[in-house]
Amino acid sequence: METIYSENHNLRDAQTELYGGQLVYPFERPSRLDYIHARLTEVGLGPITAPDTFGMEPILAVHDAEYVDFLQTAWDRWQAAGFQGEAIASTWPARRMVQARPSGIDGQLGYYALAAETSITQGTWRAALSSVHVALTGAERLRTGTRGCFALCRPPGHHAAKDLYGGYCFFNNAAIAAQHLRDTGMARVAILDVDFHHGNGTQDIFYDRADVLFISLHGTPEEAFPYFLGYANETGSGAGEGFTLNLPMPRGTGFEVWRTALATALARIADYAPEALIVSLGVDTFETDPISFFKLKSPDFITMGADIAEAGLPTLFVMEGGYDIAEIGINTVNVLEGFQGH
Ligand code: Q9C
Ligand code: ZN
Repeated sequence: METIYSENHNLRDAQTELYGGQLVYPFERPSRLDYIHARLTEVGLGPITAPDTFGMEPILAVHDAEYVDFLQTAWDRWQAAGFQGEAIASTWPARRMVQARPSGIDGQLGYYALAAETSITQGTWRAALSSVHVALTGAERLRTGTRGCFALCRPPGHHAAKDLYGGYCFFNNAAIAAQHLRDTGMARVAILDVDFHHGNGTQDIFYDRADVLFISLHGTPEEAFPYFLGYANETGSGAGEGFTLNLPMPRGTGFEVWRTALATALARIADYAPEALIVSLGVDTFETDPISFFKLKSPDFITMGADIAEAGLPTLFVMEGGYDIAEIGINTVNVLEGFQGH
């Protein structure tokens, strides 16, 4: 299986994440991809190719133009305002407040952020743009008959909505890839999100549409980030009614239960009969992930990949989360090997 990868992800190296009342070095850090890259090479999964470049059009097909402009200029504007640390949102349009965009950078951070843990820094824009190109290059491979491809994206994307960043995400790589496949001729695309966290951004982008099926397996929002989306009763709206499926699971969920939910997801996908499958691949379901609460073990990821292969669809794996860095390479590549060997 071919992997698409760019060293430009290193341009995103934030030094601070607001966590437990402290500013810590972020869980979502460059070395995550070093471990995955090393494991890909070690097992010889296949060629590792640099991304092609794309214009802004595929991004603007998903994201709001003013939001994109905000991301491009936020760091410079934050510095120009004289702030010393990394750019972090601190005030939100909460209940009964006005949902209007302020003019200054501090107000706009709160307007566009869905959470405070994600700092914007020097290099964030370029890395996020490169991550989109990695996903789009992978999507292009599916158009030309490839069975499986791995877009080794960083930063991740599934929490980003058309005009929201947070949860370590800026552009929704998987959603942009799905939209690109739609815009280049595919009638129906399915997105299966197996990251531990609910893919709130992806859900939101396609919520009122029937042409992109969204399914997410995740820690129940009662207890897990992003907290405010991902309940089982969210099933889509308007023309999209029935084309969102959420399968939230409780603390301590192990692979036996998780795999049953995967079977439910795959049955829905088979019924939908898409032309391609995009997998938002997070391995933060792992038993020792530092910020999550599922109990999957390393061999389970091989089974996961084999089960996904059973769908028999052209499949693009798009990297999302996973924060037990010492094991992230083995767990991620296990999914791909499971898929490939099946
Ligand atoms: N106490 C992804 O996996 N903070 N994003 C959680 C938990 C945000 C995860 C804090 C987690 C975002 C792509
Ligand atoms: Zn996650």
